[in-house]
Amino acid sequence: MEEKQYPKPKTMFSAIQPSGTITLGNYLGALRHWINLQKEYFCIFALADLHTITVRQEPLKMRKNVLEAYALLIACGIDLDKCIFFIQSHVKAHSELAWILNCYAQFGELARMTQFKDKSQNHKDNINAGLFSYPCLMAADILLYKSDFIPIGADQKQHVELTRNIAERFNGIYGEVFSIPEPYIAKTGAKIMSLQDPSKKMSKSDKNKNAWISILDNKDAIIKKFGRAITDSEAIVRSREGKDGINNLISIYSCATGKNLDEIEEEFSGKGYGTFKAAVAEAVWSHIEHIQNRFKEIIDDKPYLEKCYRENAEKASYLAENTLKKVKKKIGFII
Ligand code: ATP
Ligand code: LTN
Repeated sequence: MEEKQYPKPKTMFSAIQPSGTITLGNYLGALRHWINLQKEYFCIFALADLHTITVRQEPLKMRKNVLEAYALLIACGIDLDKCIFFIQSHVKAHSELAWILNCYAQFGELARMTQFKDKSQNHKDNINAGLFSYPCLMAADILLYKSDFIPIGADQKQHVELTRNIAERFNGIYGEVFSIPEPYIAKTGAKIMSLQDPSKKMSKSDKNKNAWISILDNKDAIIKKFGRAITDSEAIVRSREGKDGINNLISIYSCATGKNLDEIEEEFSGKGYGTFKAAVAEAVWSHIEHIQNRFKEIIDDKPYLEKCYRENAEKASYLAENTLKKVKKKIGFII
């Protein structure tokens, strides 16, 4: 009997920095898609702790952040029976391929990266070489797993484009070694803005804590932060150009409830911003309440967490080493 051929599922890769908490921006822009995509794709996810040290970290706090982020992502719904979820620094191939890719990326293209420009502005006292070559490490993350799709928020699109250029350049010299990845950016929630300055993206490294919602904030804090969110004086719940504050809240409400713009405008017609902000807070809370409950269950089970991240690092290493070996052979290293 002829053996039936099933198409190989596509590979999805993404990572997040364990640089503090997880914000509503991370959740709506990236994580919720990771969770949904697990059903369809072979998914590999990482905590990008090597990326995190491009900004100075306090050792004890960093250890706590990494462990909490690992537990939090499982609480969000990462299913370890379906995907691989590891800590980047546990898989040595990432640092090694990153060095190699540094030699195939041009100074000019790295200098054009918006994130590098922003972060150098914000950390003038520590514009280190790692911050500059950050995209080469990100390219290594992606290319080691022959990833087809990269679910990310809009701010990371430029880095995935650079990854494609590096991969194409490398393949042009040595033949088809790397798969060329595509960014996967959802239509809603791809750029959640700061609640205090809606012209900037919501970012966990923003010093103003009222600017972002952590998915571990309690209900009271969430109500207060949305209550204080910067809007405008027109007080009409309608999406329109130039009104970044209200547009952002509408987009958050839409992501959290699944309602479209028309439905939202009708629901809040004749009602002021106070009522709307309270509804946004409620909708967000109903989304994250169960995540917090699950997080509390697993964060204290250190042996369980350790078993998970060790096993997953081993699985990831197996795949990564395979690609790294191929790359080194092509370049001419004696392996
Ligand atoms: P940092 O402030 O430390 O740079 P960050 O909050 O920007 O961190 P990352 O770890 O860099 O978070 O990003 C993780 C994922 O979340 C990425 O896919 C990124 O595109 C997405 N993301 C981050 N901020 C937002 C946002 N405001 N809106 C939508 N997606 C976002
Ligand atoms: N730079 C990313 C985090 C990240 C990432 C990756 C995302 C590191 N490696 C690989 C997608 C694919 C950020 O979100 N700031």
